[in-house]
This record gives sequence, structure tokens and C-alpha cells, in this order.
Amino acid sequence: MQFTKTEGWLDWFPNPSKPRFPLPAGCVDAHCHVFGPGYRFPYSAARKYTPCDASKEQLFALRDHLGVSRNVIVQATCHGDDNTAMMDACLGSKGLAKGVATVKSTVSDRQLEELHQAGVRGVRFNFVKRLVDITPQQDLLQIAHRIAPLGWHIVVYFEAADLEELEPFFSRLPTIVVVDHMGRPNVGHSVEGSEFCHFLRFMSANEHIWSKVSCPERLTISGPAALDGEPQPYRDVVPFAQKVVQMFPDRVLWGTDWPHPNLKSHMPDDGLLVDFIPHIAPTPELQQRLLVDNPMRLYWPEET
Ligand code: 0GY
Repeated sequence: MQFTKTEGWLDWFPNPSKPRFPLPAGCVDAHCHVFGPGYRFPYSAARKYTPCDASKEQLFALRDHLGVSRNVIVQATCHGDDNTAMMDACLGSKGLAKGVATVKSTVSDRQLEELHQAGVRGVRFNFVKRLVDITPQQDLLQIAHRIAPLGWHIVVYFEAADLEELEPFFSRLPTIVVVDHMGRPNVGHSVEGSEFCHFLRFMSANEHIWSKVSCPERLTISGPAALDGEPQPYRDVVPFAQKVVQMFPDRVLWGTDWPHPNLKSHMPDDGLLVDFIPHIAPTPELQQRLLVDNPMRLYWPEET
């Protein structure tokens, strides 16, 4: 089947720079995707966008280029609840990739077992209205109680404005809950402003909430800046991510978000996304927790 990607949607950065920041041994890219290829793994009929193909081979080549050791491949909405492309990538990774799936409440025990065997260790609940039709919370709770005994966790994606409404639901979830991209703060506001303070209070009050300090390319207003120009890549996002790492060093994850779905303004150089890390996690101890210890505890606990 042939698919044509959504108009205006950029292809990923073709020749990422070699990062200046040397990643620690065992670094995990805890948020990335595979898309198709569409002729092998067709995109969902209910999708809100059509991506460019991004295969497991291309993801693994990027992993090696950046000096990353392992990947967590997150099911993206364009594949709906058909997890086969993500599972195929995990199974083809020689144990170096785990997955986060999307399932319906009607998923069978056997399907959950197959997902587990492929390397899935979490499910994603997406509340971003431009990406999905919203699933009733009752269905999500049912899923949460089905996957908890498997030792899985839940990844949630939402916009900052929706936190207040969703907070009681998140607080009731029976597993670790990982928030994508710090709950998408408006980095044009102050890091001390009410919106971001709300997010920090939410994390402080709920020890089962973790956060990915990812996606500066999605959150930035100032832009990436050139390698030799601005010394801090994505400088307007730095104070936000730095604060989350500093306050919750054992509950943070980092990821590239390759191949960066839905970006229309600029496509990030993935090398620069690595060079963002020492600005948000300034010490080797913080870097080790963010990039190795925390994701290993969540996705490869048998090795820790
Ligand atoms: C991301 C961000 C986006 C898309 C998806 O599943 C998805 O389609 O997550 C987005 O458009 O903000 O984390 O990949």
C-alpha cells in the first residue's frame, strides 16, 4: 500500500551531527518511534497524520551514530493499536529495544502475552486531542488494571492546560506513570509561573509519577540555535528540564523522539538533542541516573 505523508510535515534530519557530549555507557533513548514502512506495516485508517516511513534499521543506525546503547520504542498514534511495526523492531533489536504499546480495553490475555514476549513493558494513554479520539477513562482504568500485574507501567501524553482535569485520574492509576515531554509546558512562561509550578507540585505529591525531559524541539520558541552560536541548545527549554531533573533525579527519562512526528517549523539535528543533556543534567551523577539507571530500572529491571 502507498502512503503520502501529510503536507508540510518535514522529513527527519538526514545527517545528524556527532554529539559533542559523550553519552555514558549504557545510555537509553527512552522515547523514539518507528513508522512503517507503510508497505509492510500500513498506517491506521483512523490516523490524524501520515508520517514519512522510519524503519527499525534507520533507528538502529541513529542509535549507533549518537552513541546510544538501547531504545524504548513508543507506539505512535499513526499506527493506532496495531503494534506490529513496534514489536517487529523490538524483536529485531537483539534485546536492545523495549516497547510501549497502545491497546484497547478489549485486548486479550494472549495478545498481552505476545506483546510482553516482544519486549513491551508499558502502554501509552494519549490525551492530545489533535492526535486521537479520546478513550473513556473507564476503559483506560480497565487497561491499567490488566497490565499492572505484568509489571508494566503507563505513559501519558497530554497538553499542560489539561493537567488539572486529568490529575485525579492519573493519581488513581495503579502503576508508575511516565509523563511525556514534561506535560508540554509553555516555555514562553516563567519556570516559576503557575502552570509549571502546578506540574512540579503534581510530581511532588505523587511518587508514582515520572517525567520524560524530552522534546525541546517541540517546546522551544527560541529555536535550536547553531552549534557554534548559542552555547545552550534549545536554551528556553533548559530551565524547565533542568528543574525537573534537579527535583526528581530518580524519576526522569530522556529520549530523542526520533523521527519527530508532526514537526513543521524545524527538524532537529539529533546530535544537538544529545548536546542539550549536559545543560539539563549538569553532573555525571545526574546524567547516569537520567540516561542509564532510571530507564534500566523501568525497562530492563532483570539486569539491574
Ligand atoms: C511524540 C509527539 C507527537 C506525536 C505522537 O503518537 C503520536 O503520534 O506522540 C506529537 O505530535 O506531539 O511524542 O511523538
